[in-house]
Amino acid sequence: MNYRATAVVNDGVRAMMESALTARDRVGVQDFVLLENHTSEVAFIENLRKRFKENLIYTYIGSVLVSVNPYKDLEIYTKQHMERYRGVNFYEVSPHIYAISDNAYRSMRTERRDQCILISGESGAGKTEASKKVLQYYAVTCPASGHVETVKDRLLQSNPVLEAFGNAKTLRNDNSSRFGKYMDIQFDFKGAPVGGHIINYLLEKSRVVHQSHGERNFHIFYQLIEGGEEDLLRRLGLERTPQQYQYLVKGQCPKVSSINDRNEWKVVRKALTVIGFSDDEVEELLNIIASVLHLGNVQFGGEDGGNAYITTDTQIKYLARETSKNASVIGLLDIYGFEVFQNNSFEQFCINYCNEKLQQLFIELTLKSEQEEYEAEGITWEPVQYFNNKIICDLVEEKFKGIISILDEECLRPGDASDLTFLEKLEKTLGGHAHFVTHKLADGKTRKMMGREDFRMIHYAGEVNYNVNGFLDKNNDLLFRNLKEVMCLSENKILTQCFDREELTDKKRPETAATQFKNSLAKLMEILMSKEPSYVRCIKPNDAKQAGRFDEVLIRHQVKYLGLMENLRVRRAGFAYRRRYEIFLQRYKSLCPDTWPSWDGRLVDGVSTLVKHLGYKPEEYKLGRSKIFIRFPKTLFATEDALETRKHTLATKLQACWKGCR
Ligand code: AOV
Ligand code: MG
Repeated sequence: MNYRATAVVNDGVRAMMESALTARDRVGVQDFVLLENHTSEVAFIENLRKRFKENLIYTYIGSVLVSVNPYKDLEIYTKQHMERYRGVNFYEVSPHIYAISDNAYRSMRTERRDQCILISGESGAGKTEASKKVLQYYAVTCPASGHVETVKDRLLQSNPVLEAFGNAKTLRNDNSSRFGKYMDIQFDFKGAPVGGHIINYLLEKSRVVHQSHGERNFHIFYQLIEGGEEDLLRRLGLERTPQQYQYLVKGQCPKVSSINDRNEWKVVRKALTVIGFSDDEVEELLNIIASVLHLGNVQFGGEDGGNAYITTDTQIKYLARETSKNASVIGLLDIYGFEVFQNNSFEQFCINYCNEKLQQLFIELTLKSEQEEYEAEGITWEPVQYFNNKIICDLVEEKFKGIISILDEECLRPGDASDLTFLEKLEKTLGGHAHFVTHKLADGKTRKMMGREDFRMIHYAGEVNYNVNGFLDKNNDLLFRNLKEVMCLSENKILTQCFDREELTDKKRPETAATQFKNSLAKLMEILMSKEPSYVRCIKPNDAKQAGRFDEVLIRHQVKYLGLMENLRVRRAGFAYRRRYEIFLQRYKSLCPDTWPSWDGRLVDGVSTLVKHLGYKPEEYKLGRSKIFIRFPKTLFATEDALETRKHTLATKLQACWKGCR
């Protein structure tokens, strides 16, 4: 090449590198481990902000996906996008919920290990939306099997039904999940989805009879009233005016601009059929919904009607037509996020306890698996300090002295037990605990700014005051025996399924709501521990549910409590980046004459030859048993840049050659 040509190439390369650098500058890094200053929270947030501004809502911390709710529809969930992520290497495409889905799917297929995708984040952060994207991805990209269309349809259609009956508008989220949901998708040996199974956790029943100001009842009530066909409403004895039903107006907002109840009704009605409800069954179901509304309008002299709802935390099992033993499973967990309201009650206590458990699982699994990886690869590392929230889980669930135990004790104690005696007992047993506070100070004085009926918990995600009013009732969750008898006698088949006749003869006291919840969470943790986890950490960008608003204080708080900085430090403990030998070699082999076009020896020797040729210094990397570990992001960047330069040089040469031929 003559001087001019070299200069042109050099200029081109420089321009390219500059544009790559400015791009990196503008859109940030797609994996936080590549941040130069990885211990800086400021740099972390800045990276999130840059990406958010460019509508890049996804970023990795290693294999953990961080997602910021855009509060607007982005064109990133099309079929073409799904195709882009199908079967490709995690790091070679930009971060996406589809990449996580695909990765879990492929690990399940190749390693034959059950997977689970754990989605966490506070209320309104985007968990449910994320879980729907995962389902859609599988429904579209997985291969078909015999009755697969039914399965795929049912997988997708279960969602609108679950949301109609289990979601509601709250102050924090117009479509807030008021129940926890764990969904198994079962795949046959060909990787086709063949069935599913959903477990629901602790539905917020009290919402049926009471909603706080600015909140609504479960969507289904409004959908039926707004969208139900004329003759259906006539049969159910309902009017098309939500305002006239007591149970629909407690929160004084039966209509919400972001929700189209009439359209949703159509979706839900169709979905009920797809997931296997017959017309008769649908009618029976709606009969129950209607009777709840009628019941709400029954006047009781002076006193409020109180709990009359009849739904139980049933397991909804659908389609498992039934599935071969060696099927593999991908579990999907979408549970109510951490929430703090002005007034927090038993429901928030349970929801936030559940989030503590999930955080605990995250800590165990990310730290554990990271440590295991270093060990398996024979690489020494320094453990990272982090806040372990086990102390808060214990505070809630420990035998005899945990909050649930004390609550149960008061529920079972005959005599003068009340919400306030419960609070007194809490004070006596837990006063002085680092994560538990009441208005009483140790010296007998009163703490200002704290109600006399409140206890405060210092959660991993922040402080929450709980008002004890109603704790005993809600935990007892008792329905009068004669009411149960009446329900069992009903001709409505769905109703009789909800009320177990055997319970009437059973003299044993049923478990309290909190204990049931505690036990089902313990079971859930077992299920999740047995699987290989992928994590999606959702972040809510602002409290106004608005697009484009990046509220730094709110986001910093979430970054803190989600433990993302610790997560990053652990991930970077020593080594920012790791890749399996074959993948590393495949990608960069062209940069070394000894490894190009192919390397015949041992992989580790090939990688060693390659990185020596690239000028990696010994302190910059380590070779494990199956992976190369790279300490600094800049080393990898330099290698990536070298690859780009080579591609560019090749292209220029080819072009010159082509011109020469002409
Ligand atoms: P949550 O599940 O985390 O809250 P959602 O998934 O219901 O939160 O998200 C709340 C709202 O944010 C949705 O209704 C959408 O309007 C918007 N949203 C979330 N993710 C996206 C996305 N990827 N693209 C566009 N809009 C999105 V709770 O269930 O309350 O804890 O209990
Ligand atoms: Mg949700």
